[in-house]
Amino acid sequence: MKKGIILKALSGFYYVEDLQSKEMIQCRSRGLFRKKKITPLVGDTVHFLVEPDGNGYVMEILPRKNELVRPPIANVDLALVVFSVKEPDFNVKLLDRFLAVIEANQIKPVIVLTKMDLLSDEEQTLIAPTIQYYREIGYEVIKTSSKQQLGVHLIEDFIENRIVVICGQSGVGKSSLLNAIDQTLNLQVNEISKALGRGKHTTRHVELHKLGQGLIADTPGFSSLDLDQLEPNDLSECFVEFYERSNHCKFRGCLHENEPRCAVKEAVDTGGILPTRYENYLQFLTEIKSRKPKY
Ligand SMILES: Nc1nc2c(ncn2[C@@H]2O[C@H](COP(=O)(O)OP(=O)(O)O)[C@@H](O)[C@H]2O)c(=O)[nH]1
Ligand SMILES: [Mg+2]
Ligand SMILES: [Zn+2]
Repeated sequence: MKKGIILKALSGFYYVEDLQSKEMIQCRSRGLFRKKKITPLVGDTVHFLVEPDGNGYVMEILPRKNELVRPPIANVDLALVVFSVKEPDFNVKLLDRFLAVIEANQIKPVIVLTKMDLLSDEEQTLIAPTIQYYREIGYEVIKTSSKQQLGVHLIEDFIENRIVVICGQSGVGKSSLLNAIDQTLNLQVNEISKALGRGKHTTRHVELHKLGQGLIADTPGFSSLDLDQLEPNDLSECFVEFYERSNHCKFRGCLHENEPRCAVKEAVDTGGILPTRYENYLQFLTEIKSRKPKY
């Protein structure tokens, strides 16, 4: 049997790249995994066979490192979390939401700021402390401008030998960035006015594109991220700088809300934690607590 990776799933077909020959084989699924109601996902490494008539069949899905629900991709190594610094404005709340959900999936996030060319020197100075904060808590923050080819090669280095999802609101410049890395990709770039228009729900298939030495999925669906899979106690683990401090809280399982002698709240008061991070944390916590039970 041959071994390959699913690069695209569309209308019941899986497009599998043969790891050896690099050929793309159109496959249907036939393996025993179907009895267990497991569906192959883009990003899956699979065993497949090709019959003499040329039809391919996915026979076995190799164990997954992780799997995202939205977008449906398996074995994601890295998430590029893309925000424009302008048009649309940098959205810190959405950034914290993305980071929390990505952390919950145990995927490494890298923050990518786009459209740096649109910022005046003064505006750059204003945004600098925020960037510094996210770097201090351990995130890579890459400043880019596709228009000026700024920071583009840095992204390329991150992608190497990895399965990467690129996420962010529409209009932030994801497709432009990927095109800047590799012109042959030719991804559609949308006018900002159209991209931000409401009701634009193009149901697009998920596909991994080869980009440099890696694979990347440009995923419009990621913007409607929610905190579905998190429990109240999990949330603080997804705020890395909270988690580090939480063993200094008086109570184990402290939710950093109204508990006395809470190390997180103390850090907010003394300037160690960015107030917006804490506000966003509290809001997500409320959301999780008020979520309707699933059953
Ligand atoms: N000034 C400037 N505009 C950009 C840049 N990158 C993208 N844009 C514009 O932002 C709009 C949306 O870009 P697109 O790549 O389609 O965003 P996507 O929806 O995230 O894929 C387009 O009008 C682009 O021309 C940039 O680096 N600088
Ligand atoms: Mg796009
Ligand atoms: Zn606490």
